Amino acid sequence: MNKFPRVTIIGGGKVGSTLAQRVIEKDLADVVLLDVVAGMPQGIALDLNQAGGLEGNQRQISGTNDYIDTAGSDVVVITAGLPRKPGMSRNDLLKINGEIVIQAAQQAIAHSPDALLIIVTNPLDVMTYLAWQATKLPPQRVMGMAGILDSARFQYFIAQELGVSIKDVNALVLGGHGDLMVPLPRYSTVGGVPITELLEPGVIDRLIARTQNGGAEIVELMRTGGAYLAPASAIYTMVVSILENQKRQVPVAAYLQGQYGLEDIFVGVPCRLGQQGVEEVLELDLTPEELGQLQRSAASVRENIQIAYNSILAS
Ligand code: TXD
Repeated sequence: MNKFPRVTIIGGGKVGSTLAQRVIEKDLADVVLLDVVAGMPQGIALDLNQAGGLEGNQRQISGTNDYIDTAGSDVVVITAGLPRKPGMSRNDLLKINGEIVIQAAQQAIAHSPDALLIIVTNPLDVMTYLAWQATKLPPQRVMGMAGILDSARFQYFIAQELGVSIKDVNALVLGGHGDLMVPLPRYSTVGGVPITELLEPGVIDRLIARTQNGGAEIVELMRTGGAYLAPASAIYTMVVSILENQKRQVPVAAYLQGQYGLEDIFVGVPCRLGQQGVEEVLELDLTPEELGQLQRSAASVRENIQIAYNSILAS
């Protein structure tokens, strides 16, 4: 057994390297950063380790291009793939990222058979399903990060709109990580008060639309890539809840087996995260309209799972 927890991050790009920095600087775990680009993860590791004395952290990071060096990891985070370019939909990335994620998940789990797998690569819900299929892990050990990020965006927009501390805002977004995601005003609160009591319906609709477009808004502004700072915070929240067995109740892309009338699909729902992974999937008492939105979002995920499954796994 490792003396300290070990987190492998596959893909040393913007999201992967930012996550590595968070994990190391907060002394959460030792990190192995793997990328296909020769020298790149090794360079990032050296750079981060050289900050160790300044930041005062004890944990170390190593960079590699070889899965052998990832052996014995407790958590594997997959960020490898291509980011969206302006005008490109998440689904355009389906096949190319699907092949990358399948291969990464299989190789990582071959070297760390007990690890939990967190998928980050887009299109998120589909990639999570493929990683689960490819590794055949128990579904509670495989999950996708998106709902925490989408909820954090909704949370920020609500705080801005009301001019209140973001600390008092709780927001909840379910569904797939795409335009059909389902922000839930009834379950989004400021100091315990649902925003439906604080904001006009038209204003809430505007905040919902901005949340649904949250990733694309940043891509359009940055031009050279997508969001990575809040995404790294969102992944970190999951990793720490798992490693410290915190049982955070957060939305993650989890495997559904009948909940919300959905089966054999990964989609964003509220879960409790602990040492065992997704320890519980919560089934909220949604209105028919909310449930309909969630099912529509799931239907679009399922359609893409089918396309990906046919084009990659079956070939
Ligand atoms: O909410 C969410 N789930 C997301 C998802 C939020 C933000 C970013 N989201 C997605 O994560 C994004 O659409 C991408 O699919 C991934 C990674 O985003 P990032 O911004 O970090 O992309 P980069 O900077 O291009 O990094 C990708 C790295 C890059 O260094 C490649 O060399 C590497 O992935 N890569 C690989 N590493 C290992 N193995 C293979 N096969 C491989 N292919 C590419």
